[in-house]
Amino acid sequence: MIEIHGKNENLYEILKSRFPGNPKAPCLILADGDEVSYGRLHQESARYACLLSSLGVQPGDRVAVQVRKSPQALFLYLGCLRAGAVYLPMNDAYQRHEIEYFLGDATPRIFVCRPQIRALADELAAKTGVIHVLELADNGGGSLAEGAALQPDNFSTIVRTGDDLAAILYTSGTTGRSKGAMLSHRNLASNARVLHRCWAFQPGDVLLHMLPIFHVHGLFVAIHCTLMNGSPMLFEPKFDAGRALALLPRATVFMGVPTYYVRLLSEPGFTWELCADMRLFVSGSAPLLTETFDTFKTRTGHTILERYGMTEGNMFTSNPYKGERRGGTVGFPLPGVSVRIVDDANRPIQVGEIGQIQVKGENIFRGYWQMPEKTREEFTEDGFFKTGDMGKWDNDGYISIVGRSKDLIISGGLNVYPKEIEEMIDAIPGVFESAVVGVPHPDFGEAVIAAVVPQDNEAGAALTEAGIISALKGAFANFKVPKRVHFVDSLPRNSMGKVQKSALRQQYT
Ligand code: MCA
Ligand code: AMP
Repeated sequence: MIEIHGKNENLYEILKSRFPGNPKAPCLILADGDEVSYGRLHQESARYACLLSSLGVQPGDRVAVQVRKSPQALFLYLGCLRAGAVYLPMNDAYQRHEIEYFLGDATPRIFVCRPQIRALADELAAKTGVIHVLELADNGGGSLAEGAALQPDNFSTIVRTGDDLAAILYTSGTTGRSKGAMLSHRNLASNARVLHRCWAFQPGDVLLHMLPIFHVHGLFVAIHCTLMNGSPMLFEPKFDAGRALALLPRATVFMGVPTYYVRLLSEPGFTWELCADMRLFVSGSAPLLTETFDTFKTRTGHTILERYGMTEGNMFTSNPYKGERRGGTVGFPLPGVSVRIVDDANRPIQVGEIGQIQVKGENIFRGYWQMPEKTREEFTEDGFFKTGDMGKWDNDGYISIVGRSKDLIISGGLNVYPKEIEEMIDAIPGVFESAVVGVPHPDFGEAVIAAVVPQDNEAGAALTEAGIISALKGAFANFKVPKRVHFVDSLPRNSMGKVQKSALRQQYT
């Protein structure tokens, strides 16, 4: 049994304290017109928490989830918080190789999957020691919801300290091995409070929610702001520009990755009038081109608010809600977040110079799951987290991200680490070596492409672009698969023998 000392810092309790007094007030407005009220959200999350507890989930146990977006997926997230479990969401595009790694690394007690992959889930669960596999179908049906429906609709939310873990989100690494970022109840609560305040959430707000809910942007930033506000979300299964056009007149806030804005602007029906009742458009997860920022302003009269963050600490900086939102910048450090930009010797740099961005604050994660060494490497002695992003200050204190010190490619807001893909390409018979880079792409911002050196033999001669792409498609989530494969005689290298990725980027841009 948990002993109760002081107040409960469980994130759910903090969110719940902001729910509207009227239990009938809508929380989710679904694509088919159905609504889920705040009262029902509270009851359903209790049922899911009861179910998890009845399956032996103890505080601190991991619950891995790979499902499509649905109200039930949200009930499950909140149910995990209430049961004191650690929520581990996975992109539903992940394939066998990726799922097996996450289950093996995080050793969850429960794996909730789509019925479509049940056989694979059972096989991987047996291999990695997962005790229960439950199904959640895209329409909300399946053994998870059926089990929850049999449970009581009240549950006393488990007491957690601020330091206890609420979630683990995997982020890829330069070595190709994903790292589980451990986020505590305090990490998430502090960012939720700050964003709710800084972006001036207010009564009457309606958020158009089209982001996936397996990443920080859709799961934490968008949902926590809404729940902290006790207001409704138009909860859509995914981003669809045509659907956004239909729903924007009913919304006041929209959050998206730059690709969403590019796609909205390519719709002739996306007009000033359509956005007349909107209060705020937020962009993040990848750089927003100033061209998109400017065109959006001319077309709608709205200035997109760009912010910057990372899985390891949610949001770090934001352009101001009131005051000038400056295109090409990610604004100022958020309250409670210290940001510094330093040179290689960790010394602060001058305005206008480029350096490494480091951050510190209550929002910064507790470290990488089971990787104390890696965690130590990523923090400075005085407790700043090294983001791996390169940036600079301007004279007015706005920060710009100018690049990354790591090889990371961000395609449509999703991260791809070249090393992981290169290792898989190199294992294809006939491949001598390969290099994967990101090149500018009008829709995804960056697109993944590969340069491949074939072996000087029959297998090498038989390699084709289509063959390599199809070999990779079963192995990885599709968004990681190169959009193009170029065959080359050799890779460009510097005098140290290191592959010059910038030369490849230039060549294929
Ligand atoms: C789908 N495909 C992609 C991507 N998404 N390829 C490259 N990059 C992508 N992002 C591929 C599919 O595998 C498929 O390939 C083809 O494109 C069409 O797929 P479809 O599902 O129709 O694509 P879509 O529905 O148009 O999806 C594109 C999308 C989506 C709407 C941009 O990827 C998306 O919602 N991205 C947002 C991700 C996000 O939430 N990021 C925040 C991370 P094929 O034809 O070969 O089958 S949080 C974060 O980064 C930090 C903390 C932060 O600051 O927020
Ligand atoms: P993730 O690992 O998915 O959390 O992605 C975090 C990375 O996304 C950051 O380290 C940045 O490189 C990038 N990112 C997030 N927001 C922005 C932004 N507004 N502008 C440029 N890059 C961004």
